[in-house]
Amino acid sequence: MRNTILKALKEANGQALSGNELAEKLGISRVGVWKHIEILREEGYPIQALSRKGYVLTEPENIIDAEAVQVHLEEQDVFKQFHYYPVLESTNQKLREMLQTGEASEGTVVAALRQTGGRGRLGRKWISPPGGLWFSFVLRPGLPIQEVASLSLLFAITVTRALQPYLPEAVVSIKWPNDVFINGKKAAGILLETAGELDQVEYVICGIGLNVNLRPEDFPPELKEQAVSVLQAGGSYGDISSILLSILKISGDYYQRFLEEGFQAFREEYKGLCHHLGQEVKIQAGPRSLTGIHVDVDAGGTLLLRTANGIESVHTGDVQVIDQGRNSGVPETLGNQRI
Ligand code: BT5
Repeated sequence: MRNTILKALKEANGQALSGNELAEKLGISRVGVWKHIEILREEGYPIQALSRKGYVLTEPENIIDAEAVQVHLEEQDVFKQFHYYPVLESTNQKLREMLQTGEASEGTVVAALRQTGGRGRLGRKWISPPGGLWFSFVLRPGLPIQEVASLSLLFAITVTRALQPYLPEAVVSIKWPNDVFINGKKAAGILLETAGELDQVEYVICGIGLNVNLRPEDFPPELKEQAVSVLQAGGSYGDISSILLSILKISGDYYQRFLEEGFQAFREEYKGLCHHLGQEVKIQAGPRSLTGIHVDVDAGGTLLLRTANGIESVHTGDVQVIDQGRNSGVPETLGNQRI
């Protein structure tokens, strides 16, 4: 019932719906409508009650149509149940808890309108106000940990591919290992968390954060220059539900092929999207710092760097592009990355 109310308010697209209208639509009393609306508001949905006008959802473009997503998921094989929340600490964290209680299984997808403790890698924070696509899903590839790591590169490709049709004028690219950039600024990050043994992980939780409708004022000052949203790059609001569905569709297809053929099958595609391939980069991996030309990405997703000492394999690190001349608008400092 509450999903239906939310859907009706979203479809009203910023216009108020009166208690009477909603009551008629749903076949319940006005008091019944009011009770459901109060619960939705308590949960954290931005619904205003306007006197003599009714109820209005203030950010319709940022609310995911959970019913529509669920219907689409039933048409494909990899992703199954969809759970949507107005507020979560972190979708990765929620999914981990749901796995422990048996509420989630392979293919479960969890999304939130906003996160209060969105996580990046190595304890870093991920800014997650309303307007972004913040979601996670769980997979059980049954692979050793080394092979699972390249999944984060795989999903960087799928997010890039899903975004490109929305931004035909923009350059959507990847910074190794798994950040998605629009016109040289970070638009999405991926956090892969695993459980199980080194030889065979039990499950992988893949969390994706994508700035869809964030405005400059939604970013803290230190991120304003290095982060970007689909809205900022394309000039119009993105439909978060459609972008989510597109990412899931492409990710499902790519994942099935990944299980059969490994990352090798996507290596050339990844390299074609990686904006610093062939450029001089500095990579900081803990206390170790390496400078050289990024010459390749191998079949496991490892970055190969040509240094004064020969070819070095880099499994993790922060990439910084040194050569600005051959760089299509990508700023010199690109933020931190870890696989
Ligand atoms: C990432 O970490 O890029 C992984 C981000 C994954 C976020 C998703 S949202 C859904 C799911 N639930 C979670 O709790 N997390 C996942 P990392 O490479 O460590 O980058 C983090 C850095 O990116 C921060 O230190 C900031 O510099 C920057 N940053 C934070 N929020 C950002 C944002 N919204 N847009 C662009 N950059 C951001």
